[in-house]
Amino acid sequence: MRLLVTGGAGFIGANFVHQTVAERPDAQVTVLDKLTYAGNLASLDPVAEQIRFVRGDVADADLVDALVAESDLVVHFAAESHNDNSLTDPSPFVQTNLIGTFTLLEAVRRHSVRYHHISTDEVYGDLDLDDPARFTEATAYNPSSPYSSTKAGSDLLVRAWVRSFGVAATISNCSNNYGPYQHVEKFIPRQITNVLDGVRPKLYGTGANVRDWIHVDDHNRAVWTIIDKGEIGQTYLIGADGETDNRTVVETVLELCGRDRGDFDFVTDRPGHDLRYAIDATRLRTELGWQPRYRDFREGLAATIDWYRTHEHWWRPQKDATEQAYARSGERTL
Ligand code: NAD
Ligand code: TDX
Repeated sequence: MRLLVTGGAGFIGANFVHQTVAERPDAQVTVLDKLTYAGNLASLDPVAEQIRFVRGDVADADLVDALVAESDLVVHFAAESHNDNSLTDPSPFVQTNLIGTFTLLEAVRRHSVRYHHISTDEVYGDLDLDDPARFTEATAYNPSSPYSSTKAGSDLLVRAWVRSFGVAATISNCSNNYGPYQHVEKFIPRQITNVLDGVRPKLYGTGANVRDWIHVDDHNRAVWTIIDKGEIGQTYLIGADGETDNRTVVETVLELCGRDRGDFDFVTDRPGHDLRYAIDATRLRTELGWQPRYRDFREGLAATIDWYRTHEHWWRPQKDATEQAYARSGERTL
């Protein structure tokens, strides 16, 4: 099978390529990635000999057309992915997440190629902290940020291309991922690398916001399950019952690193900060038989801390610039 993976030099895409090369020897993988600040070719070093890498933009219609024409399946991970950046400058979010997805959809339509669209639970907005509800495939879209609204828009484009043009597509909306190769701008790697650097972790607002954490390998196994067994035109939510508030995450990182659990700072809150995300993945579990392998968040976190400890050469080049960007954005200790 000839597989085109967009955004394969990013966090989830790179882990997907590693998993695919290891577990699907019949897959011929081409990665299309623009190598923005978030892309890192070093994340593909372990599989460099087994894949083809093309540097380019998912909104480049000619390039995308040529690559899609020679593929059997497109898995679209490429996106601008960081909420905080979308509040500073939404423009690349509109360009990549909306125009990029449109460009891919037109190419898979022209060449009748199977397409899987990677999206997020943030399209559903947020839940109250004490609300027993969780997101399901039937929850109404209600995105809050420029990031989540462009992801929501891209999902709707996919649905329309399925309905209007018969494109063979599936969509997955996953909760917050953690694991190796995640950019140090994101919450968990930022705090792990802060602690490794002897810097106090930074919690937005009160630290009460809840995210539903899933290990990136469980996300990617779910993606393959949907590609193999999912129904065309369907949306599948991916989550592993990992609801945890941000303060607990930071306290656990500190404890696992042998530091005092209270050794963190509260900083300026994110504008419009979503309170809580929670996924009900019943459809994926019962209809397609997927189950997560990482069931103990603390264990997964400990393994992730070990990975950052032993891969400083991977994250160090981005660390200073990332912290300077947070400082420029006006982040202050409360
Ligand atoms: P990431 O920011 O780590 O990686 C994104 C990759 O896309 C980078 O390699 C970047 O260079 C590439 N890219 C960006 N713009 C591009 C363009 N115009 N053309 C080609 N390549 C481009 O993101 P991630 O965390 O790995 O997220 C991957 C996907 O998963 C995104 O679609 C995101 O919305 C979705 N998602 C992420 C999470 C999460 O917790 N990180 C959860 C659910 C869904
Ligand atoms: O320094 C921080 N301190 C802090 O308290 C950072 C960077 C974040 N936070 C909070 C904000 C969120 O409540 O931690 C939580 C997680 O933050 P992010 O890692 O920025 O993730 P989030 O905004 O929840 O979005 C992530 O999950 C859904 C991904 O970045 C998205 O791409 C995905 O769609």
